[in-house]
Amino acid sequence: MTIQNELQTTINAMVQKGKGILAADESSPTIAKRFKAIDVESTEENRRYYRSLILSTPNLGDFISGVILFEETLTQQNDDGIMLPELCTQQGIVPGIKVDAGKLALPNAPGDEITEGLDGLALRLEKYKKQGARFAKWRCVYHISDTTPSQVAIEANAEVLARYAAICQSQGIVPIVEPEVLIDGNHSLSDCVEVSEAVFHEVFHALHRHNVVLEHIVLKPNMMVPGKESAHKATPEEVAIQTIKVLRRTVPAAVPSINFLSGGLTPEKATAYLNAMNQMSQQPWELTFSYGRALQEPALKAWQGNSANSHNTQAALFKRAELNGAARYGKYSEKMEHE
Ligand code: 5MM
Repeated sequence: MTIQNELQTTINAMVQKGKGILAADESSPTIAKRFKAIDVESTEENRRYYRSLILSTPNLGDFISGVILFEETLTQQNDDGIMLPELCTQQGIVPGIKVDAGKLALPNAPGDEITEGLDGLALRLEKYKKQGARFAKWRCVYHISDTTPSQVAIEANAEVLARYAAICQSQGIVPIVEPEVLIDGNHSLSDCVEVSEAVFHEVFHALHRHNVVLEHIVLKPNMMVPGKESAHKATPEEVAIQTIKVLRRTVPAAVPSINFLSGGLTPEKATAYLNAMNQMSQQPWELTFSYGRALQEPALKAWQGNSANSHNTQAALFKRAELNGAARYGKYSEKMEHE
């Protein structure tokens, strides 16, 4: 199979009607934070147990087409000795891998960050592919404040996202390109619109410069929302209108799918906002989800580190996946939360 055919096969499996992606790629500090909230210690065994539990949720593949894993998960097995990437494949879910190495302060740009991890990436991808991964993910973050993000941060992060995407495609791995304008702060909805437009515009410039095939990427952006500390609370319709406006201005129609991150929104809001977008007129790309917290929060709360709660954990994850599956068609309603 040629690399182009391989990439297209993976895209076809990742982008399916009524489905989205589960982000389960929390790095060690992040999963420790999530476990701490439910009073569970972040040991390798607890991480293995929890992740094999959620990945074996019956019929998860009805609403989830891909799952982003953390490196450690690629080498772990469930209690029956099945490798976790293989468990995903058995569910009809494509396994992917987070490949960025996290973020650091960007020198000479106070308050801005840059994501690292390009060194040796091609070789790492070769290994991940042998372990079952078919797509990758790289996240860059942008803070909104009076002085950030600076132009240098916007350009530097776009450049690394594009270099990452080009390396992935050269290895037959589909890149998920994740520019996240953070929700932290008291900025307005229009601040988020202004910054996101500049960020996405620069990302696609860089992807073009690096000859990345847009048909073979997935974009994972933030939605347009006011800052968490802002007094203004946007309605789902406002979020949808502003998000679609920015995406139409910046994302070429060749991109097959836009899978939003949830970025600290409540599970209900993340679903309602996606639903509102899919109730608008037809767009050139699929509009779906790649949520981490908004899919897993209820499951983690149900689990509490206790195997007696396994059924409820899987049921909580399945319910959110199903509701987001409905939002893919614009057919979600608040009353479905209580059914
Ligand atoms: C699941 O969290 C992912 C890894 O984050 P860290 O590197 O900070 O541990 C993260 O990239 C995630 O995929 C996205 O932020 C989307 O997740 P949310 O929770 O925002 O939907």
